[in-house]
Amino acid sequence: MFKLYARKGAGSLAVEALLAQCAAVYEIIYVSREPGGSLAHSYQMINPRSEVPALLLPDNSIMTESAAMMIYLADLYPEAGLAPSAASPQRPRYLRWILYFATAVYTADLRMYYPARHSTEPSHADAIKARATADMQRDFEIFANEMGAGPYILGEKMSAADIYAAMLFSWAPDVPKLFARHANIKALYDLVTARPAIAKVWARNDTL
Ligand SMILES: N[C@@H](CCC(=O)N[C@@H](CS)C(=O)NCC(=O)O)C(=O)O
Repeated sequence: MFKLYARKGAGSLAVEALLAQCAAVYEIIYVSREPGGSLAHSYQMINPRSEVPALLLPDNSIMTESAAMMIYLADLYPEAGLAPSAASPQRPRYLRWILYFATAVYTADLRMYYPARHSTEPSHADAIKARATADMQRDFEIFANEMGAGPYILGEKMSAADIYAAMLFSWAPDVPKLFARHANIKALYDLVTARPAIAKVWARNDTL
């Protein structure tokens, strides 16, 4: 049994969708916020960085970092067919895009949503947000150009990378504009979120 520490629509979304798509047995633990806005104090025992997601593994150890969870879980459930094997020629592309979304797009999104956390100077917030919004748009553009016709990142077969990418698309500064600009991103998003197990998780997270 896995326990996923989560907040609705946060980085736990893709991990929950992957657990559901793999038909894993899991439980969701929603982490509350303190009146000041930070995640519950007691949660620091689980993740000292006070971020979701965190995953409690069956051996009671804790895993953090959403991209690591995606890679780990997809490998753990080979029967779900969501990860190319280490020897597959598709493995480098698969890893490239999971890590790209985690390190480029996710971090830009955090700067966009929490600009005050990215400077010691409060007056920098608007500039940080503007830079992050532009970075996200550029990074989606790079992805769309590199992805080609798809319909999935690896071509005909959905992988954990697509589920992770779909979460990041849902966080775009302007989702309708992103979809209007990049038909291949919209097609990927629609295919991923139409999977019944994933659609349920998306709905549970109030994500459209
Ligand atoms: N690198 C981490 C980033 C996790 C992260 O920053 N999560 C955000 C939500 S998406 C968070 O919990 N931020 C703290 C907060 O909301 O107070 C990961 O990929 O798991």
